Amino acid sequence: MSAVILVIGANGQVGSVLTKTLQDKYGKERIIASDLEDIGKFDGIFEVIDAMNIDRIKEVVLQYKVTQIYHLAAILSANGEGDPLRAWDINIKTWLNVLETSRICNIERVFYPSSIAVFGNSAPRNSTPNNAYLDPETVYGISKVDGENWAQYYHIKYGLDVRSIRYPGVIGYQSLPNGGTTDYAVDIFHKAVLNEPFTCFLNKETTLPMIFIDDAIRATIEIMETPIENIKVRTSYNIAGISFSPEEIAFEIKGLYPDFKIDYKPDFRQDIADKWPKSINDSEARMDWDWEPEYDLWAITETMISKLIEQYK
Ligand code: AKB
Repeated sequence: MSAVILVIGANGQVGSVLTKTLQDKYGKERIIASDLEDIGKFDGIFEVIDAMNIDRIKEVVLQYKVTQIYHLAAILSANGEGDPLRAWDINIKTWLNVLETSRICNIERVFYPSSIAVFGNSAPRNSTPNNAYLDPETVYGISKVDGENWAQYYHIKYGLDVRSIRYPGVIGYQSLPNGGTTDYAVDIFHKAVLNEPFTCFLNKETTLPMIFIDDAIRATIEIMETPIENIKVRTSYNIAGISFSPEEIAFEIKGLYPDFKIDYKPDFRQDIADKWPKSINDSEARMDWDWEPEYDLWAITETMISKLIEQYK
């Protein structure tokens, strides 16, 4: 039987591109996009779901005979620090609602997005391994560690096939991220194309792991399509794209926009970034499901600039 897929958090940075990719792959009639409101992003099925309400998730799952769920809704690292208890509540409750619905409704496969935010001071900062000690210092990071462990719990206890990857900062032209520590790496391209100066909220040498949206979406679909016996990690898989600092990305942009101006005014997000890895070791993902990124910094820069020029025309 073909999959019927529910995407929760479809309006977001990753959710919106993932939903369109899944529509192209499986057909519009098999993809149910959902979020807190319908902002008209999709040509296809859309259902308003507040994932804090388990009954509403179940209702949609039963109505469409959903077989897979991708749960993309979350409060990100920087926003989470504004109201930690609310971020905790939303990130954990929505995830437990998805897990419980999946258990009760016999969902075949579930996707959970974790993050490099799970790492903290005790993890090696370079080539951080999959099984590094996890002591994050943001509420977002703590909730993602917790979410990974709940994923593994449902797998061990109920046999639920939950799969997860730890996203680096995602860079894409289709939509803006909201409230993350890596958001500067998207904003900087918009400013360059608009010929505006850019003030970066991280200092110039802050190297962080990043990934281009196409690679992130491909990784998400690849892990979900991998034969079950190959999925050995049931918490979450590290995936690496490319690591760079604001100074390095500005250098690439200046190759195309020599007059591009950048200055640096680090704020509270600098403290978050300082605890995160500089680069990621993704050998488990490479070994278990043949993960390999395609975009380097130059390919990201060229693609972002040319796509944004088209968008701003
Ligand atoms: C954030 O910056 O909070 C996110 C992430 C790395 O998970 N982009």
